[in-house]
Amino acid sequence: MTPTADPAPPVFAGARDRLVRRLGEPAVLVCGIVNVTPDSFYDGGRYQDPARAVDHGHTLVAEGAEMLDVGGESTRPGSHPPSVAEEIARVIPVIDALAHTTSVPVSVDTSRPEVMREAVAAGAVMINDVRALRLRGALDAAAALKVPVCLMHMQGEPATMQIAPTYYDVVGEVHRFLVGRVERCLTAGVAREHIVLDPGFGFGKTLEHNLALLAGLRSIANLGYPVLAGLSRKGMLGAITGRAVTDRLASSVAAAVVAAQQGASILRVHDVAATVDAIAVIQAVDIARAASTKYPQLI
Ligand code: 9MG
Repeated sequence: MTPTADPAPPVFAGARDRLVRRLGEPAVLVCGIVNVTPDSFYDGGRYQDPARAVDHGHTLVAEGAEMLDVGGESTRPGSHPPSVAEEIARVIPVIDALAHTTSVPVSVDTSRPEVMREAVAAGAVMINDVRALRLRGALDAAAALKVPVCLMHMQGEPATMQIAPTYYDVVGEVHRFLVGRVERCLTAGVAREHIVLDPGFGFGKTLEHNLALLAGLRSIANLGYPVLAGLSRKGMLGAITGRAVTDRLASSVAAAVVAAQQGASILRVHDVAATVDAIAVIQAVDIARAASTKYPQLI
């Protein structure tokens, strides 16, 4: 059998392979959010102009982001997706520019197979899908593109997901959903080392559900795939602190730290610099703990 051609443009195959190796390392990776949308819940409209979105991506990399996630669909509660053509027009110029001008891997936040294909051709080396490749054609497209995929849990669709989220056992149900999606991916030909899992904080979940998932994140990490956690500035932090979205830096960093301590490997955040510092503290303590176990007399 002749091997199939690598669909990633040769200049980006190296970036993809470096990302896959990086995902196998224990250090937590901070991924900066680049929303090219008019209506995202925190920064909607701020980076709609492609040049501003690209500048923002460069700023996040300078702050220490090891990956950028570029999205053109707001999935805030109550939102409706743009047309495929509109989504492509929003994200492709930004992905193309960032992939050619930064040293970090660029991920595309999309559920649509058409956008996935154009994004990978433009230089994206990961697909972040809040619908876990459940739209028609998405699973086959992702398998054919041979890039890492983040499979996120969501109950319902953004337009209606927060009306009445219901679970009997949220951690068990999200766990089972993700295991099912992993099986479908492996059967479709997605490589095991290309799979990333995400419980989908805020996607069809009450505060109680989100807290149970954060407390139980370790059980998802124990599946053996890298876990992405997206808690940054979300409504659950507003519900806990009573603060507006603009005043959720401290709670976002605290939530990121908890997620990292529960086994998250990728933190998808708006506030890169603060999160990178917080993770550096965790890592310093981890190193000291390992040293004290190995050489107790030195501490
Ligand atoms: C696009 N997007 C918004 N929130 C997200 C989250 O929590 N996880 C992932 N993977 N994507 C998200």
